[in-house]
Amino acid sequence: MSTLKEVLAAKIPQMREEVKNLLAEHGGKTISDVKVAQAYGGMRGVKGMICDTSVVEPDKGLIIRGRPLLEIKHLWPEEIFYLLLTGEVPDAEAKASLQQEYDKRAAVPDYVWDVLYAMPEDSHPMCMLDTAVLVMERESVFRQWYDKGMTKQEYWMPALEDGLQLLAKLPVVASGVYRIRYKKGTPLAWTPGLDWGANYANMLGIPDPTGTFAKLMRLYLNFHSDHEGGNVSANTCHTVGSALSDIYYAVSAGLNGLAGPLHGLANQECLGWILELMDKFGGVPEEKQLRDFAFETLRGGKVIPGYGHAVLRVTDPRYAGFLEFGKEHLPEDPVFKTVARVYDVVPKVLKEYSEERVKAGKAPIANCWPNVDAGSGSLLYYYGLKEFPYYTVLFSVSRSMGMISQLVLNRALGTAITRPKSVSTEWVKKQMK
Ligand code: NMX
Ligand code: MLT
Repeated sequence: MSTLKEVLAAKIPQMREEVKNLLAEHGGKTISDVKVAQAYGGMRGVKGMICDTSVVEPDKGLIIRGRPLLEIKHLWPEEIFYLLLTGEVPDAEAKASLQQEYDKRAAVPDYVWDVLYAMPEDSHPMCMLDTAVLVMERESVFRQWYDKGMTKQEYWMPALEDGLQLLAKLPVVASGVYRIRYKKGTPLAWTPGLDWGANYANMLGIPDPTGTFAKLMRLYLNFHSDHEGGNVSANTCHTVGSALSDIYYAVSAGLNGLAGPLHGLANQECLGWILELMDKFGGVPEEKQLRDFAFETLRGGKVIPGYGHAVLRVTDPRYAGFLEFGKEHLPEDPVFKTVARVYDVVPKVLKEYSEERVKAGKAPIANCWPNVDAGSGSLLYYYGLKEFPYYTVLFSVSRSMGMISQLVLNRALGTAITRPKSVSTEWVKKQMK
């Protein structure tokens, strides 16, 4: 039975050769021009980096290694991580081998718990998770190898070891964060032989007599794993990692980006917004009530969380997948019904509001459709995970798979330190004369 490391070791020479030839033949050609508005506008649409784990097509959404997300929604997180890294779905043996790799590495050092218990009681769960990841940096095998001296060709091996160590520990640490922060009892232990998603569900301590919560967790961890290379978390992880900072530094930096309300924290904001809406109207709102509430939010200078996207121009397939899960498992739940009703109303409201904005000389809202964060919270809430400031931690555990696989592949290719050229406003003004 080949380990993930052996599979990668067999593939990496070919990957390197391919990139070397591509650069030799086409290295001088242009793949993107940059407009002034893009330089001021978050580099939106600028093609300036490589990511082979997945792509996001504006009209289709996430495609992992050539496979549209909704066609691989049945895959478990272990299979997704393997797919991200190698481009192949593992067979049963390879999947079991990866699960055993996690079993060997899931023990969390005691000092992590000491640090978490020492944090202020009102710390945000994302701050707790990021701190725990960072404090484990002393475990980095990459740093040990680097300090002893290794060749560039070897970088990916200790990076993969760090990645496996961190992925194995993350569900334990993340569920521990939940239990400590919300006083649910002491952290629970990893169960050897149980898969990554079900282990996480189990260690949260949420009663799950039918196993449907574990099913949701696997889906959730699948859906949030990766979203190509330019999103804030992946891009930050990439930039920090490009300085040869190890995976603990790089992933923790990426997660700090995920903790922003325009990125991963939107899922916490979404459920807050839905509950506020239901509170105001005493349950599932009528369409007219919902429309008024949405306009009130917008006119108050706030964004509608869970709607809009920097790349997507259609309903996010991740949202569609969660909606389908809800329709199958909790169709009559009032929070879920509200989320579904929001989908009927908010895109129209955003379109109208966007037209008003354009008339007032402002930028249009480029995408009025829901993104991944619009629906997942209602499902978690239904199964008893009601502490919505925790939701971005779930996103983080999943997104770590994408960040880690991107980082390992970049180590294998010896990707250069990130250093785009910035220009000053004075420079832009001179160029335009
Ligand atoms: N509600 C209100 N206004 C919006 C929304 C929204 N949902 N989406 C975009 N806009 C505004 C945006 O704030 C900007 O206004 P201004 O020029 O006054 O700053 C204008 O529309 C143009 O922005 P876009 O080009 O449409 O969007 P951009 O690519 O800059 O940003 C998001 C993308 C996702 C940050 C933005 O749509 C947003 O803030 N959405 C709500 C927060 C959210 O759901 N984030 C989660 C993203 C997914 N994730 O998981 O990370
Ligand atoms: C993500 O999953 O990272 C978000 O949808 C944001 C993005 O792709 O920019």
